[in-house]
Amino acid sequence: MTKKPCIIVTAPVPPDLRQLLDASCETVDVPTGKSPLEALPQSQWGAIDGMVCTVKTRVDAALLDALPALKVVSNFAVGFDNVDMDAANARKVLVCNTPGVLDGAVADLTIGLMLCVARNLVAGDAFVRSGDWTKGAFPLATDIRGKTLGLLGMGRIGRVVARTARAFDMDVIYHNRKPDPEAEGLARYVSRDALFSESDVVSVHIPLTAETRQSVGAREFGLMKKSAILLNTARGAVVDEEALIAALKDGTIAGAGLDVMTTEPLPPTSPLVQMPNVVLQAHIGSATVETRRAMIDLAVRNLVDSMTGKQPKAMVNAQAWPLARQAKAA
Ligand code: 8YV
Repeated sequence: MTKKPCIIVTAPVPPDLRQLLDASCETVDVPTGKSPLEALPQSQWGAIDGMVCTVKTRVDAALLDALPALKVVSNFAVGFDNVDMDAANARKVLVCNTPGVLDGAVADLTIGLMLCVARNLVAGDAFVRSGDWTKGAFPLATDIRGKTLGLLGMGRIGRVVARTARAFDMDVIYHNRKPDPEAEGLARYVSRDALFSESDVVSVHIPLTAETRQSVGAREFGLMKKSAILLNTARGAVVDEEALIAALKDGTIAGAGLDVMTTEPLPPTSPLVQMPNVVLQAHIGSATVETRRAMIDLAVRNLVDSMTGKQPKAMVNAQAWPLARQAKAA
């Protein structure tokens, strides 16, 4: 009988999918957020063939070197900025992710944040609960209908946001490295500067890379309308958070809705916590029962498929697949 591959699991796996994993792999659980190297004895490192992990597991050159038999990293996320892709490619480690299944949930949260900020809904709720309503009317807020929504990044999630925003009678513009044929009839392509200067709401939908890190900063806020709102449901570090705080404080822009921050969990000492023109969420874009189930299903199947020689559905670096498979067969 051939030995089952040994895999690390740092993501929450429901019992039926755990059975699927157990049928073809030996699993070793590592608490979410803990480095596998801290959690496992060194004697086990050389036996690890695969990993299903959350974005909290840093997969860097040091980890990959410590796990020389690792062939596949299956991320329980669409984003993979926790993985050093150069290091993975250099070592022919296949990286998988969960695209597609969370687009609706993240897009819905984006629209929800936009409504919360524009209509001041969080403060409105506190206004009613505190009894302040008995003393007078709630201050007027701002319409989103007829306004311009600018999407920085037009991928799967951006397209769902665009479709939904059009149902709110918004004019949608976007900027990508190049125009997206799939966005035809949905949103108008504009230059990056025009996106910031023409939008009433700017929403960030680009991945975090060395190139995009802190790429939305003081210069971009300076281009925005004083009445504009910034939304970020992508990655906190794409935005220069200090510059954002300054822009919100001095009225360069009017408000922000943030599901992601540079440091997560957001420290309670962050000035963002005190700002009335900011709505904050705890990185919950994909956090619904249905969406998380679809994500873990895809992440587990990506891992099981790759471990059993079947091409997985969602590969980040497909060029590593035949090599990872050969290594498996060897
Ligand atoms: C998290 C996300 O992965 O998919 C992504 O890129 O950021 C989220 O969906 C989620 O918190 C699961 O760990």
